Amino acid sequence: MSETLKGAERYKAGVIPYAKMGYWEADYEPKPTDIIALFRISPQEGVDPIEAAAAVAGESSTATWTVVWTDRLTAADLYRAKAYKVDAVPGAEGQYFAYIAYDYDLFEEGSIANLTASIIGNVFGFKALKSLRLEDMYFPPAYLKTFQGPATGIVAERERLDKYGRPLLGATTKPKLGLSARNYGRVVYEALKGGLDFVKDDENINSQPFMKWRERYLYCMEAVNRASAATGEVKGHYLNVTAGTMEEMIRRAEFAKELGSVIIMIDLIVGYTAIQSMAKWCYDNDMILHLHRAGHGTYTRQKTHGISFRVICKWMRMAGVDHIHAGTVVGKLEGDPNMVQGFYDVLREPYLHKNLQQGIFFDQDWASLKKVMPVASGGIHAGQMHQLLHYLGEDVILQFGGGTIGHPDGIEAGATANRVAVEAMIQARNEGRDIMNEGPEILQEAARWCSPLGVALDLWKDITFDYASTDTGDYVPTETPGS
Ligand code: RUB
Repeated sequence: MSETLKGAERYKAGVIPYAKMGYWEADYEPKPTDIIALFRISPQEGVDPIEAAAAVAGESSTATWTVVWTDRLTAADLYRAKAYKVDAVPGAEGQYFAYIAYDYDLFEEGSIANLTASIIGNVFGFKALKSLRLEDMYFPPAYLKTFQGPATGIVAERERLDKYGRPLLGATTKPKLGLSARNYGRVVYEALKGGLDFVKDDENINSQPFMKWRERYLYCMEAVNRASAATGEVKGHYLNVTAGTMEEMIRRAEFAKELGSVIIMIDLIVGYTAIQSMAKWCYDNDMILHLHRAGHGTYTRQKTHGISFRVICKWMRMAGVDHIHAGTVVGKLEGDPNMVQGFYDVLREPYLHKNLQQGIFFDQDWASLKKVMPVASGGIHAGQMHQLLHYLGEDVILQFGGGTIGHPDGIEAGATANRVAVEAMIQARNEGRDIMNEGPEILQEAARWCSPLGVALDLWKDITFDYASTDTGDYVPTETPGS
């Protein structure tokens, strides 16, 4: 086992292993104020896992590849991150879980940019590692308190919308690209009038030649206002303000507010600082902030390299978004049931309990940061309503894009099918029925009185996306959707 060198030996010029420089401390007990990162490391052949963990601790805090005497001008013993535990990953040869503790003095208050510049800054390119994945993080309440957290939160969102006791319903306008603003507004109106609570711009709708952003905002808000008047409900459309500059995003958000929108939207690809700025703007302007996780699959999906989506969920709760796409389990995109339930817990629980089956490695007191509403979107339809409620619970937005707009009797009928399906399922659950087993029967009963639902069930009855998940847990056998 590597021992930290002491005195003159420690500061002799030249190269010594990271573990001997003090970045490995087997008997270190994290302080209540430490930030902890859990990495999955896959060292190159012949590289000792402890030295690999120490190297990650070193490069993500104070170290470089050689001894520098200027360490002695600092509180180096405190500032050095400490790898303190390395466990073999069950069932995965050559992979290790490395726990690393960081003193909170190493981080600027309230800045995801600063946090990530250290934690994922250099280390993912280390030659001595084949691959590296950030699996989970723990944040002390004192540090969490320096973040704003969700601009609105689930409780205030429901109060503003005056909608309780059921998932909210949405849809992504399709086709993704190409509609003129007037036709786009028609889709929004019909979907809202038919029973949805929200309609949404897609991640890549910004201000293209076929539909400039101002035209879209005007027609969408006309649709929202008319649908609200027709139904007596609060309705909304997530106006995507994603743009090439921060100034332009603020300009678009201001216009959305001027038109009376209750919500705006951004994409994850705008970057952490822009997300925090928009969250602050939303807080100051009483707006809900929807985040589409565009781009996340490039680094969250593969188990051996990148960042787990549960960490992104933690960062986004701190950064201050109100909604985040977090998976459907049953839809068209990646989502192991246990992993997705873990993401939802990260977003919604006030206190998170360690749950290895769901990939949660730490207890986490969220220090009163508000709850984020998870969004289930991507290849879902009314026939899955019982599964969606079973896996995802009630504080969730279920978004049926194709599953509304693809309805053969029209968009309004598609929306009605989804609204009736969710209300029937909630009623059955409240009456104590076993919705997971009786779900298809409950839907058929409801369809006797709602022909749009009958048509939807008939059309999409055989559509499932049963592929093996790539991002699965390490501590339980993988469950398949619906089993
Ligand atoms: C929805 C759609 C969204 C995805 C994003 O369309 O394509 O962009 O939900 O994925 P549809 P995720 O409802 O027609 O499939 O929510 O996993 O980030």
